[in-house]
Amino acid sequence: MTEHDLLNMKYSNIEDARRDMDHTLNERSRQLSLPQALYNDPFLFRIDMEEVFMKEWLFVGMTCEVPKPGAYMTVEIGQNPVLIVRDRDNQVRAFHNVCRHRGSRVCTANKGLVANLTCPYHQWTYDLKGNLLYAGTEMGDNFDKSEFGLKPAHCETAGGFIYVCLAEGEPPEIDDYLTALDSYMDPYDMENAKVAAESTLEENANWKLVIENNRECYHCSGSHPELLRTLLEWDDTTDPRATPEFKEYYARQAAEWDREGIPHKHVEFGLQNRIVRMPLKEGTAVMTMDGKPACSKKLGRIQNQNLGSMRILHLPNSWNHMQSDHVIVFMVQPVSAQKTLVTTKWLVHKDAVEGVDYDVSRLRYVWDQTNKQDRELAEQNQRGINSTAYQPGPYSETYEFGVINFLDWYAETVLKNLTRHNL
Ligand code: 3BY
Ligand code: FES
Ligand code: FE
Repeated sequence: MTEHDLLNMKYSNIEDARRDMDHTLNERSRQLSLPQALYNDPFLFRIDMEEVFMKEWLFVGMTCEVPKPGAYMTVEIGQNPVLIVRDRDNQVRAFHNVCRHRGSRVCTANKGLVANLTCPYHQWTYDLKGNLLYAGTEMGDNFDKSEFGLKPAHCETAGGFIYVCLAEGEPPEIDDYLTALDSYMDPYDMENAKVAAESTLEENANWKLVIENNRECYHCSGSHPELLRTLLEWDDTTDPRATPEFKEYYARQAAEWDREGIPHKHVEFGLQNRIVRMPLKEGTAVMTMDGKPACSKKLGRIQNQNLGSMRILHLPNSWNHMQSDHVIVFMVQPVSAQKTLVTTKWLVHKDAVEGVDYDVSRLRYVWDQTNKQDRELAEQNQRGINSTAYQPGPYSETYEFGVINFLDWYAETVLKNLTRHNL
């Protein structure tokens, strides 16, 4: 625990913290930012991890990152190391990356390709479905290998996205969203894409401040000159601020997309998931400095460079921009009450050649700048919130409805999951 965490500690035990969290979320005003403790208290952070990140579906990566049988990647969900691997039947599976011998992490690299999963400590070896194959010769006659398989986690894929849920027992329902995602992602053929660039920023801010920041563009004109070369400041075709010119432009674009069989209609699955294709500024194709494509090879069956950006929101931890030549995916990983990792990946067609079809620095420039600007905003937001002078402030219903929606989902989810405890 850091010095900061100790300063901010409001509770002496987790039961008190749960009761207070329940009370605070029931009593909060939906029009106001959250009370301070929800952004900096270590007990309340633990509750966020237990009730949100360990019970809900999380975005963890793309299926093309584990392109063939034996390809794996690792990801941390709070204190839980998780392993994602493609088995020999081409199914993407998730396991707790924890050896059933004495608990070592089994896969230690971020990514790799293996025949079986061998623990580096004493070489216990698991197959790609998690069954224990080998535990040496010294475990005694009564040792039953079938009892020591890797612990599975729920894992679903759709449209090239991988979602994992660490819930014990049945995970929350997600099928309708996954079905839609599959059809909206169809033109992109993400199985035949590759990661061209990747970054992870460590931000000294609570994870909710990172998401809140992403859910509004009120801050865009003050902070994101590069992004605003191409991005329209509203986030949705239904935005209350949309002008008649925008509506006319959108109608033209939508008619084109319809003719080409490119899905674009706004769909929502509760407040947790939303897909919508938004045009970019007229005359620009993708989010580069000059608005021209970053990769000469388009994804999947895409022909038209002017597909705007299909935005995919998945709470609690991901937003994404799907464009004609590249897609950008974002994953948020809370580390502690005031520390969050934000990983960004830029993906292009797997046959696109670096230096020939695309230039990595041109591809990533706008969102590298934007991410750094957003980190600064989230960190300054956190420092102000830590003040004894902080009090929850009002959201704008036109500019910040995305933030209101996020916090409604968050409060609802925590309250729903807290009912499993006897408060
Ligand atoms: O473009 C994004 O990902 C988000 C959505 C609205 C503003 N912000 C930069
Ligand atoms: Fe994995 Fe011993 S901890 S083999
Ligand atoms: Fe921003």
